[in-house]
Amino acid sequence: MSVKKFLSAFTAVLMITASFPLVLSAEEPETDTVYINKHTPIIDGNIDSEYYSSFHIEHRWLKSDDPSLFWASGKFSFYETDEKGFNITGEDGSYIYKGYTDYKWDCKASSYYLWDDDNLYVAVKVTDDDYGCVDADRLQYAITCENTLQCQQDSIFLDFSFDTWKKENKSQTIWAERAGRALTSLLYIDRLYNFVELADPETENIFFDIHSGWVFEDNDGYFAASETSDGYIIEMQLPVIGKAKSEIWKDGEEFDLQLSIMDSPENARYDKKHSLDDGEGPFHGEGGSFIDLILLHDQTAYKLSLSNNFEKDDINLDGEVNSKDLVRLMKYIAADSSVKPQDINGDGKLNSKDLVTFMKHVAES
Ligand SMILES: [Ca+2]
Ligand SMILES: [Ca+2]
Ligand SMILES: [Ca+2]
Ligand SMILES: [Ca+2]
Repeated sequence: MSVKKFLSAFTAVLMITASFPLVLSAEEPETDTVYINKHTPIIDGNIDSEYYSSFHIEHRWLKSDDPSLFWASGKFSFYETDEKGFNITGEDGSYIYKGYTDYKWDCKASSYYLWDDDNLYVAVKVTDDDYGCVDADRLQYAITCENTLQCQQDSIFLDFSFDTWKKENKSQTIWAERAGRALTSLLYIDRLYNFVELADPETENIFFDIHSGWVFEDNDGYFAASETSDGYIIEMQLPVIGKAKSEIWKDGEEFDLQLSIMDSPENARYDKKHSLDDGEGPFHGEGGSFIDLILLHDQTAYKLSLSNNFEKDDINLDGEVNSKDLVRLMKYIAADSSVKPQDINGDGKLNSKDLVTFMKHVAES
């Protein structure tokens, strides 16, 4: 932005602020809650402009050499590995901690949300220019024979929980891969001890009607992926079923979400096979997963709140567009937290350009 442009934007902020009666409200929405607007998008791997009318998340993973925060293996392992990428052990039988990982921390992700009476819609835009993607037959093998959701390659993981589940330490994980071939799901019946069930659509037990295991192909049509110049977008439709639908799927209700991204490099090596029942298996002892990868886990459990149609410019969600929204928008920009309000100009970033577009909208209305 040129100096002149910046000055005129700044002057415009002052003018608009002056032209509004400045009213301060005690009841402002929470700044760490992701308010989701009601609209039905088209599932095509592109971010419909309506997603920008919801709040969104710019996910963060801090640089770290702590293996308990970021699970990694192969060339990205925090431990010493052999030439195949497997961790080696020291004299005492435990893995030898390197003190660092070779991962360069170059992935980024932003997630966008919408909802309607029957579904949650999620679009995740990932910046990731090194493409690791398992062969289709390996992918099939991993899901159907190894029964793993981690057909380990570039992919996203969404972990959902809601209030009645939190007491039981339960959550449902939805997994989708970059190449757009597989969407599947797992139900954690005790997250703490990693007790896992297949997400069975015949039961009342799951939140989103996304099948797991060998029936993952039934999920076809519920998601789409596309490549971008610097990464990929995965968009999905998650139908709500069971008790959750009648109990919490309405305006004002909230649930929790955590997001992780799996990053594999180009020419990632395959892991050894993890199923016990077919000898060497079809891939000479290798399985359907990569070994060179890292799971980037956003530690924050975000609160997603279902909201009825709000205007894109209504940043504080009080039903009116006025100076309070401008103040609120400036606050969000200054705070630079990972939860962001509406992206006013729809360019995927929240900055002073959104202030300018906001003021334009106000001036035109
Ligand atoms: Ca779309
Ligand atoms: Ca990658
Ligand atoms: Ca408002
Ligand atoms: Ca923007």
